[in-house]
Amino acid sequence: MAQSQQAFVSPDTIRSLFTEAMSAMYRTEVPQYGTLIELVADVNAEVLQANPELKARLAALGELDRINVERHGAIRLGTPEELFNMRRLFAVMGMEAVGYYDLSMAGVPVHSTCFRPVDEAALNINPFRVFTSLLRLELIEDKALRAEAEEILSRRKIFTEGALKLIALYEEKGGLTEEEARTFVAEALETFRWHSEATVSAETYKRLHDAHRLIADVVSFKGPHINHLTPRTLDIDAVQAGMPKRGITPKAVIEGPPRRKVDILLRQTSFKALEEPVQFIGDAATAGTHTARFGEIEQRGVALTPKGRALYDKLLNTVRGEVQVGAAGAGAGDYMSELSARFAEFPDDADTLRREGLAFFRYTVTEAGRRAVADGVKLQASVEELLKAGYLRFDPIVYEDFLPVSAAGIFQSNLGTDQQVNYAARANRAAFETALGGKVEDELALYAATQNNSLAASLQALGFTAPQLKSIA
Ligand code: OOG
Ligand code: NI
Repeated sequence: MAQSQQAFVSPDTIRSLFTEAMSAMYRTEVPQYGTLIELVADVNAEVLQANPELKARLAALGELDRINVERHGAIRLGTPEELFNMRRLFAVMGMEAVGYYDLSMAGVPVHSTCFRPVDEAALNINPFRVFTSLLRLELIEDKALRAEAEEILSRRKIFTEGALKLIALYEEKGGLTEEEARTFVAEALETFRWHSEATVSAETYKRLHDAHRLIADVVSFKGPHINHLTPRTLDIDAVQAGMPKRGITPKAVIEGPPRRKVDILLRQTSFKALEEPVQFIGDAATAGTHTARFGEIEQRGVALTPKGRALYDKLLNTVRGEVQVGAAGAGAGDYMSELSARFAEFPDDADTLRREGLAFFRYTVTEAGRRAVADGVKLQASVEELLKAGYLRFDPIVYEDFLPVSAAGIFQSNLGTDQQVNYAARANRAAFETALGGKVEDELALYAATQNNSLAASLQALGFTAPQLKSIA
């Protein structure tokens, strides 16, 4: 047994191989995305040159080499079975479903999760995640159209035989050899590929499109084409401003929190989806176009506690309630300046965020702390005092998930803002988990565990005993 296990490559390696393959494929499929990547690389290089301190910190974290590597992508699935098998496929790459996002409230007939690595070591190796949505056909009012969409979807097979076989092998053996992993990546990639040949006639496509553009996107094609990839930028405002100069049209506003000294959660912006030629089926195969695929960038900050998140949601809602951004971007400037003004209420230094319990931090023992232990110094039995004495330090825990209001904004900008339908239906997490074949993990519990474990480990390293830990932490 030991021998066969040694031959397995780690799921982290499979995830990295998959990310590279997906990136290469998407760049050839959507050339504008290549231009965006170049812009992001240029901006990141400028930021690093202007901030030697940031550069040193990222280098110490081993982040420098991977700075321009994609951080996420997104797909939209049509049936419960597709979601079930997608969970199995991502498990091979060490990715699990974290978080439940209901987008029906924002007029998008889907609910979603994020498949991502969960443990810290895996996130450090490659944090690639996939925002995965499942179409909610029950939200289509027209019963005949719903039945037709279901029938069309029931006929398609989005996974290759080879991929399914290797998934089953992984489940049976608990791993894949390097050769199997390479084959798996090539087979898995097929699921995410763009197919310009639709599986429906131009007439059916139009009816689906009239019900909702997203329904046409999910139902009319052979598979769940990857609809965007998202690299990380160190200065999202600079990339947003730089896009038009390179012939890219960005969406009107950056989603998420405003620019701050201490970044919180997630800021995102995208460029508009491209109009691409498609071939419909029918007696006389007709040509048409479809818009679905775009590019996006993200900048991540510290994860917020439930208390911090409540404050974030409150401030964001007050701005959105008062400043509406029009379809053509009218009011975007007002929105961004109002957002900054309202967020003045949100503390903007790491220590206040920590002391007020608004954000999650990772604690580590400093060099001075280790020396103190070695020298047998009697240490203060309080976290605040240990921090003050310089024996303990704290760093932000990066937010690894998504934001439903932001996600809805990204969806809408790429579906056309003219379709603000508000569905009466509410979140249906239970139905989502039944389709998935398991529970989605609670992201807040993951951050809390990371913080608590880091503190407990640090205090232990500073020589405190288990009963003492309780009273200090
Ligand atoms: C997903 C949109 C959401 C994000 O980063 O919030 C998203 C989609 O358009 O399918 O990608
Ligand atoms: Ni995205």
